[in-house]
Amino acid sequence: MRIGITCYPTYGGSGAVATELGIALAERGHEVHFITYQQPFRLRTFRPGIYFHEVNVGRYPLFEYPPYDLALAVRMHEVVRSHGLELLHLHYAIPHATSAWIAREMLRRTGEDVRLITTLHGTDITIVGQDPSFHAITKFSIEQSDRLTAVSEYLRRETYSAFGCTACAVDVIPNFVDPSVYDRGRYPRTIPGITDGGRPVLAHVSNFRPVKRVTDVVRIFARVHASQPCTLLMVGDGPERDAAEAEARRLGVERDVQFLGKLDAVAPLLATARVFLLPSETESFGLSALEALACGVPVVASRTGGLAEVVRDGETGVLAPVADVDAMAEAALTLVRDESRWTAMSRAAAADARARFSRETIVGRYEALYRGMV
Ligand code: GMT
Repeated sequence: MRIGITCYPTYGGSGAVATELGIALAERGHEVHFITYQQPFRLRTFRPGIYFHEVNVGRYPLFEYPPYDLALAVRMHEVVRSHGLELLHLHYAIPHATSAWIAREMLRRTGEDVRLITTLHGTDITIVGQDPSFHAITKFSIEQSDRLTAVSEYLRRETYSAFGCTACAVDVIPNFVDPSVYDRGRYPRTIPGITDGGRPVLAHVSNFRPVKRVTDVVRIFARVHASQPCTLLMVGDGPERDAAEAEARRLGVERDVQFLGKLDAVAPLLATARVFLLPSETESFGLSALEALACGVPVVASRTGGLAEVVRDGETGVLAPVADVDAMAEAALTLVRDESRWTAMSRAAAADARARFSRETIVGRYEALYRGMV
């Protein structure tokens, strides 16, 4: 099949999933065209069967807000025609599903067509899509998609309750990991200059937006650190990074917290970790938690959104109420200190991630959905 994929190309779960999906589809012989404003961050090298089409937004002094949505629609229309694309897979509804609908309307004027599949990832439904400025267009655009998928049962329920789309059939296709990459056994136990002090490592990976509660990550770490010398690796960057760094200084743990910024390959770091922390306000799925689990790292996280579908509470990690820093710190400290509990959870985490979320199975589900559409 010839498939177009549009996603946010920057650091974030939806872009990561879209890119990994495109790579896997190309490996299965499909022709994949990424249409977005920048080369996706996990797609930096040439790969056979994958093409990238950059969206350029024309600048004009009148445009205080340059219309990216329209430039994207025009590029989609052009790429569908020039490469004979059969379907466009949109990751994150806003504005991708809207631009795709415009492109399809333009195609239909000339007797052409393309199928649209939208994958809902999270805040496109739970936060941004419910903003009064976007609610009506989000509802309209997702209803115009030929197929809709959500990354968790939780997100499917949210979609029905927020948009009341009686006409939408939302399939749940969860996110996935490549078990050959997220494999603890593949990487060294220590990384010189980062984890060579012999101390247990706690880790967090995110885009440091307010919803991730990164200051809670630092507070949880500080409580564990008070009883047990350890190191915290903070991977990623975003608006809350300064606040997290300030919190580390305020709590006097800044020398044991490493802010590593945005990294393309996180598996080698995860493989050194004892516990992964994800105390988010909400999380439709929690791809970073899944990547940690696959690396055999038990996850201590908030009991919110779709996280309970990813982390098996008490078996592959521990869930606690949002903002309950004490409970999360206690769970993390137990995992740091109790070798046999940690070993059991680590094994269960890696096995469960492989059993339920392997790349092979989940990509096959998308492929079957596409085949039913074209
Ligand atoms: O919805 C967002 O906030 C953006 C999105 C992203 O691009 O990182 O994150 C969402 O999609 C991920 C991939 O499906 C999920 O793993 C994240 O849980 C989800 N984020 C939220 O729900 C806050």
